[in-house]
Amino acid sequence: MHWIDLRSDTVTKPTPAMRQAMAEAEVGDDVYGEDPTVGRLEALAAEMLGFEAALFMPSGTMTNQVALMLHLKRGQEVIAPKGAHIYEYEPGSLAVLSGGTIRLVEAPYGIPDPEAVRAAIHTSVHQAPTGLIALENTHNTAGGTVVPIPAQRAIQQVAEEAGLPTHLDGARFFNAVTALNTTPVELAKGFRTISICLSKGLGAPVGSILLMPRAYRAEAWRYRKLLGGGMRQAGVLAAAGLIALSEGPKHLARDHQMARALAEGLLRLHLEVDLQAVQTNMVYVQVPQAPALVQRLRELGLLANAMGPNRVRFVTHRDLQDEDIPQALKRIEQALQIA
Ligand code: TLP
Repeated sequence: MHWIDLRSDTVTKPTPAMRQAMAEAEVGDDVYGEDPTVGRLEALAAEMLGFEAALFMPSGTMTNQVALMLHLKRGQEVIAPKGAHIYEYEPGSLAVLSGGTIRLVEAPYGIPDPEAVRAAIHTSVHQAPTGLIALENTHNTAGGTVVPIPAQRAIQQVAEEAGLPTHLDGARFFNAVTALNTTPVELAKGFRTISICLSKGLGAPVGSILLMPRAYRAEAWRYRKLLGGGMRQAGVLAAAGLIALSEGPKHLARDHQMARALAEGLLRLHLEVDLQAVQTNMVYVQVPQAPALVQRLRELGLLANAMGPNRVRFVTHRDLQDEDIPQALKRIEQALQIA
């Protein structure tokens, strides 16, 4: 059977060019700061996003959590959009690692109302003091939706007026850059820290990068070590990351087109899809019993994720062939007939 894997863009496998670069990578012990390939990757990321410093880590969960550790004192609160990955899918990490709490604000299509963010900021001694405002671009659980630059700026303005830093979970930052037809530097402006993932649509096997001011890097380095994220000859991974970062973004437009074609096909099957939310490489479908549908799809060779009892998520990525989307739609139609 030809499996079609639409569970996530994390399932992409390293390309032959990445494997070759990995095999030939110049390496050193990165815990001593001596891996030249990691150094090159961090320098490229910092330059591309217009940041002073960058730090390579094993996962986006770690880059997000190190950022939270940098920004929050114990007992402080981070304000984040409803559905934020740092809350929904980083399993209690905020509480364990930073000793912080979170306040979620309504965020249709991943975009919080700046006035709601302002109102959520705590200053009273009776409340957990706000230490950080976070955004997610693209916003995963809202549908891979894009936060436009003016909306980001309005929230950064609120943060600035309150003297608070901002963090961006940019796991799919380059999907947002592509959808907005902007530049990484433009989209990155105004955030104190940004986490980007190389192992999603960009296609690297492993790795995320935290962008930050130079003054933060020594502490971020210490937190990464504290979490067990100090990697030795990590240049083997960074070599693939360099290709992902420099070549990966140009493939994302195709991923977005595939998602749109899939969404339109699903609508033709009379499934409930919010087409307005299909802005990048994700399609969420509202169904009565998501886990049961996912199971039937698996039996037909199509992998998807149930994100809750009534939502199925399909994610497009570079490892899909052109015929996979029409084929996926056939399998979905078949699964619905069995139901
Ligand atoms: N998200 C995964 C799952 O955890 C849901 C996925 O398949 O989408 N931020 C965002 C917005 C993410 O979507 C993810 C991964 C992460 C951070 C964490 O990245 P990793 O998996 O590298 O820890």
